Amino acid sequence: MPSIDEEIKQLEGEIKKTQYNKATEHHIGRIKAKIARLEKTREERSKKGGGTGFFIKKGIYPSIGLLGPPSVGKSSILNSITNADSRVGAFDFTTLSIVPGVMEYKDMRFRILDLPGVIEGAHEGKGRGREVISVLRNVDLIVIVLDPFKFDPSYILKELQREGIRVNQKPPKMSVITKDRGGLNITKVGKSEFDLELLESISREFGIINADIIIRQSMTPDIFIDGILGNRVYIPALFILNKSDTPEFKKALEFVESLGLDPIALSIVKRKNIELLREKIAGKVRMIRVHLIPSNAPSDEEPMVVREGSTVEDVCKAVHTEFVEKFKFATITGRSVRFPNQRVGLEHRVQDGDNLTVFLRKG
Ligand SMILES: Nc1nc2c(ncn2[C@@H]2O[C@H](COP(=O)(O)OP(=O)(O)O)[C@@H](O)[C@H]2O)c(=O)[nH]1
Ligand SMILES: [Mg+2]
Repeated sequence: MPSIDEEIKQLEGEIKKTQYNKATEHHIGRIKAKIARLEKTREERSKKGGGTGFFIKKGIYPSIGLLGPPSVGKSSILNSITNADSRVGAFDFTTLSIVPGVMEYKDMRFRILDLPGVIEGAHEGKGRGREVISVLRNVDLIVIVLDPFKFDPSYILKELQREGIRVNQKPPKMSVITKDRGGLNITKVGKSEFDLELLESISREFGIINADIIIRQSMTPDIFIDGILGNRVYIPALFILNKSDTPEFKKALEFVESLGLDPIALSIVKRKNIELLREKIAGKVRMIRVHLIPSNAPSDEEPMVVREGSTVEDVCKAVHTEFVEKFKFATITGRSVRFPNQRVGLEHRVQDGDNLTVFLRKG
């Protein structure tokens, strides 16, 4: 019996061989579904065996990953946009060397991660590329760095795609409710175009026989498969073309632009557009403001600026470890609760403008 990897390779070969047209559309859609199903099985198996368990804790500061081929200037960029004293040196996680730094911008802080360069063939295990890419599942923004000598991002985008990371894409607008009986009912809301028969056969490929699937946007097989699997992550990305000081730059820029991308033209050597890059990074990540109010007095402190999705625990941790260790409860007045001074626990997610008061155990 062929291994999962071999089976996937074979199916991918079949797609490459098949000309895409109206007649082969269904065939290709079903193969894509088969591949996605095999990948899911593979992923589940590798998780059981411990997996490639690098994991970045979310916390209150957004994480930004610098991703690209070797030698394009990722480490130079880290040095230019972060504070000189913020780089703690490489830290080793499953022996993957990642250099973190802190970028301060206005009243916000960002964690910048300088990742090892990714070379072509990463998914086949070349240069630990899969581990590097899997780190990115938990970042808030991916900055893809290119230079005039390595300017084609296609293989990097493919690697991200393979790891279930969708860049600059929104989650599919659809819902799947599985049932015990009643067959498969695919319905649409609003104006959305898709091939019903094709979506039905993809659903069956995933063993979905009894379900109500509601679709709220136009669907390609790829988008539909993403929606069925529901385990994709959707992350914004920025593109940089570094070394704008070199004579080869112009041609490379033309190529990158021909892909429909709008990269930031950067030169670390000439210190060009570094401030623009910092501004763009800050602008791509959703931040919220939380007021920490002491229990016994009004506060005139500036609000904390934290990443969207932070919990009370994230905020407490950032103030003092004691805030988590001795946490009794917190009260919030603001958008994340239904009434003023509502009691919440550590797992509660804060929202923009919340007033938060933390009560600690004595002793
Ligand atoms: N000409 C030029 N060289 C640069 C620029 N930025 C970085 N480099 C050089 O490119 C090489 C690789 O840089 P590095 O930051 O180590 O790349 P990394 O492997 O992506 O981390 C070094 O020799 C840098 O001095 C730039 O803006 N212009
Ligand atoms: Mg480097």
